[in-house]
Amino acid sequence: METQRLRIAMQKSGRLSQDSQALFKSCGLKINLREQRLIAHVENMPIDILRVRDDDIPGLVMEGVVDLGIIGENVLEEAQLIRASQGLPAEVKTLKQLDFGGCRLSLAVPDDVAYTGPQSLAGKRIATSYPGLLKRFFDEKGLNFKSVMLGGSVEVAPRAGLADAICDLVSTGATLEANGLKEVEVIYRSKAVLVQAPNPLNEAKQKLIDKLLPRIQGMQQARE
Ligand code: PRT
Ligand code: ZN
Repeated sequence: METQRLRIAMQKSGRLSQDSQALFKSCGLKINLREQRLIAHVENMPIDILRVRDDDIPGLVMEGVVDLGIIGENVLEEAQLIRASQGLPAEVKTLKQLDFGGCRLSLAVPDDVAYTGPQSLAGKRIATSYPGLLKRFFDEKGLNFKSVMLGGSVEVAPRAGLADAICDLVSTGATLEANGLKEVEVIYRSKAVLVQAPNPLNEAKQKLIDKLLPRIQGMQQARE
């Protein structure tokens, strides 16, 4: 049976957690967060908050297991590319781009390597956690490369002899610098987004969303 409470997925712990929580709070949600719980009940509205790994959020929303989710566009779009290639549902409704979680997905090479454009990396090994977005970039340029999939520690791959270049998220650039790498190409710019499951929700849930959205809008405008 479909739950009557609106279900929203957020990252349990990581770079989007605090801002997501602050967003809910500023919308008037009173959340009883007990550290280890998967589900947190909102006390003053029919809403449950699911706290999961960020990578799980796109699938949960696309499958309609949750009604809303807050996720980085980088993770969302990567999941869409991979899921579509596997014939899985990959649609979401994007309700709002949010004003946090900003970063870019960039190509970086060792400091001493000459780079004159994407063709410099043709046929090379590139380490990344974002094979879909990376492949799309090289496909658009008509270039080949070898994808080295790494779930973490991408920035050490060149030094470890695992790859010639990396494609990883960057915000300040300090991590690249600390690893002797230079950013040579931005392939995707990302922020956090609020997304909704593709199928229509029941009237009560949709009304609740329609009530929450202007609050988010208003809060972001006040912060600009
Ligand atoms: O455990 P879980 O799977 O939920 O978390 P996670 O470790 O996969 O993700 P997390 O919390 O690191 O990031 C969540 C989201 O925050 C990302 O998907 C992005 O949308 C966004 N975001 C914003 C970032 C960064 N900025 C960022 N700088 N995500 C990661 N980084 C990492 C980057 O991978 C690199 O290791 O920070 C390092 C670079 O930072 P600078 O400042 O040194 O350039
Ligand atoms: Zn993750």
